[in-house]
Amino acid sequence: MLGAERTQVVIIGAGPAGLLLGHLLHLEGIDTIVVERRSQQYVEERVRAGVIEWGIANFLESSGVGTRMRAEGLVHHGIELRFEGVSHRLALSELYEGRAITVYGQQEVVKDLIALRQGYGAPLRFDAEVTSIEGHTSDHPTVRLTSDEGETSITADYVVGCDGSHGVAVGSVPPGYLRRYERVYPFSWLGILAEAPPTTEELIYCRHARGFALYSMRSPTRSRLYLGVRPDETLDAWPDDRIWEELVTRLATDHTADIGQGPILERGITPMRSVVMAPMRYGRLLLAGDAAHIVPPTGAKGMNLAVADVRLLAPALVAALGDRDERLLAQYSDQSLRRVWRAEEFSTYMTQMLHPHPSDDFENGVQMARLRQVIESESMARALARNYVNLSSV
Ligand code: RFL
Ligand code: PHB
Repeated sequence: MLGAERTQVVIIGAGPAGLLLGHLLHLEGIDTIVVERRSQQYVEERVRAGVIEWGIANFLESSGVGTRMRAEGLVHHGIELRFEGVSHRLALSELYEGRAITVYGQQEVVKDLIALRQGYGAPLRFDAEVTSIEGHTSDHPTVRLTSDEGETSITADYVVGCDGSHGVAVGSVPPGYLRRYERVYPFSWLGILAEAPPTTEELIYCRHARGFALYSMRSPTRSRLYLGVRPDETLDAWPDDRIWEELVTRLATDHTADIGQGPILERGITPMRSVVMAPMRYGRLLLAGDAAHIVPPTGAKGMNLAVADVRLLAPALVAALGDRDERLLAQYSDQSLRRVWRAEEFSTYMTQMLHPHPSDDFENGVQMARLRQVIESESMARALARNYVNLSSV
């Protein structure tokens, strides 16, 4: 064992949740150490979410993290729902008080947060893995970490698990204290990032009899596209040509331009599932972001929920540390979970509406009825727009 350190809050994980929490606490003069098991380069290049809700974008901006997002992010006022070869535009801003989403890659948010933190010199340890947490219910929980330099420990007033799904934080809680709610869907998403100018101005969510497809983008020169695939699919079965062919087939309509193709820079397959851990606290261990809940990506809520969690958690920790007032902290889990379940509901709704079921044609009939209802009923369209644009801030 090398040495033992002391800080006010140890944050496990340098994803959006952990880095933003570190930043918000820094603004309030709280000392934190962020520990990340991956390298800086890995974290900065990990391609994931892309849609930032209206209220979440405003919050990032008001926290001093919005400069590049406002300059480079793409503001979208609508999305397309495409089914049976026909596209229907959902005018998000018209349906929901002029509000819009911002398309800006999660890894760009992460880069911006890392640059900020390194700029003011707050501790951020890459390539250091937390291996255990002890003393959750004592006043001074301790984490142990291992890196190239050996093993060390950090003792803190609070530990926050922002360590994503399957993290050490949830695993450190003794059995019986956290309940896990889970649903697995019979699909995965195959996602690509391509060096190809997007040939559409807005995101396209597409239901095709062969499966789901999503057309998204990252910049005027980069497209991000997804295909719904069977859960047991592997990338070996998907050479570039097959990916493009399938995307072209699913996204085809009678009168739209071909999709822009180009070199594939990144690819991955992600299983779809919903997970909620409750409560989001055990003693002086708090959970935030994917460590506490996973949503299927169809609703574009994961990163937004991570931000919404720490927006609530930061002032609660400030009150607990500054004024020894734990009232906000005591409300953190219940308040967050109300929003999390709403996001689960919306993400499940979007997922089940857009992914044709491989064998259940009754389910497929219901899906088509749901899609038509969104197009034909203004109140359904408004509800979808509201949830898509701003669920995490209401
Ligand atoms: P992260 O980003 O997974 O970060 C957790 C970090 O913890 C580190 N870690 C550890 N570090 C030290 N010691 C340990 N023992 C550790 N164990 C883990 C990990 O290396 C990692 O760096 O969680 P966070 O911060 O909670 O953020 C959540 C988001 O990443 C996630 O919800 C979104 O990416 C989900 N998501 C989307 N969300 C949206 O809001 N909009 C979208 O459009 C959207 N699209 C997506 C998505 C996620 C996807 N995948 C790949 C899961 C599309 C995809 C394909
Ligand atoms: C993305 O751009 O990566 C993206 C967009 C919308 C989603 C999921 C992912 O629902």
